[in-house]
Amino acid sequence: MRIILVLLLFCAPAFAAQHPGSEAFIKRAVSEYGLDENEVRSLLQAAEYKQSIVDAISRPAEARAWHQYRPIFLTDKRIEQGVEFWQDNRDLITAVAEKYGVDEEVIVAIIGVETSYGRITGGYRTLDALVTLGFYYPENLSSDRSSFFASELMHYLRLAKEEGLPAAEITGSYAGAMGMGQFMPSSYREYAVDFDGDGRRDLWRSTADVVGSVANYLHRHGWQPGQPVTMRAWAAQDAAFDEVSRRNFKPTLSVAEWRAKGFHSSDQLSPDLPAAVIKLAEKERHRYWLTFKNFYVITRYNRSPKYAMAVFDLSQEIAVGMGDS
Ligand SMILES: [Ca+2]
Repeated sequence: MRIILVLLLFCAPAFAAQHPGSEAFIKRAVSEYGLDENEVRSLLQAAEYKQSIVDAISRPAEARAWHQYRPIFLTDKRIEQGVEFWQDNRDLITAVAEKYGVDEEVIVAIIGVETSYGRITGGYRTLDALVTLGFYYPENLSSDRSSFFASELMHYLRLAKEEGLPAAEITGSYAGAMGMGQFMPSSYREYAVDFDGDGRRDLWRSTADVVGSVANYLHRHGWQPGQPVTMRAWAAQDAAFDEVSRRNFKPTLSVAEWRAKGFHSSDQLSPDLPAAVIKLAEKERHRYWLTFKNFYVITRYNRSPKYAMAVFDLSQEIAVGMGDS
């Protein structure tokens, strides 16, 4: 037994070098995207399977109930630091909001929820994260997202080549999200902007690039400046509960149509405004919310309605803090 163990330990680096499916991946990287075979091969060989990454994706914060999830992000500290971040970057945030047509407080809140304004950007090596989830996605989870992560790995290698990034050294979240705004590689390639004009899109060190890129992301997904994000709703006893959104938060019916289906909200809302209805678990019961196009846009950043609601709540608290300061 001991001999086998020693042998396994001795052989471990060789096993790690050959990830399942890596040969097909390398072939595609070369033939479809013109990446250098030796470079891709040596990067994959340097990548390590990490059990900690599998463990982390198996228990995401979003699995918690809303009343447990919200306090993670809605802390006095995160609100105060948001006010501080906004004050420190006031002109930049105004310029970005104007250029992209995105409300200032939401840009600040997203960076706050993602990384506490750049303080916590993640300590997992991005290469390990994407190889682990692309090639070893745990089978016991409800949906197999290995092809998504393998695709992100390909984007990552292309991004590193395009931007001259050190692909073996970058660190980020367990899911491969990078920098102050936690952009996945495909989003980085598609939506990152060089807002400070130094010729590079740097989502780690350039606050201007980060703020610009978050705003551009929201803008490109259809943000409507000055329009509502969400509004509390109340359900009648015979409301159409089976039409409450669970996965897709695209507005489908108007405020008036939802009212006819038993979901009432503020009289100040335009009856024609398209909305969805969601419910979130409070400690004792559920609460219902009308959610609008802007809420849907925030879920393009992270699919969880709890994430979008936390961003919205934090944005409101920070805006109040700015008013007080
Ligand atoms: Ca730049």
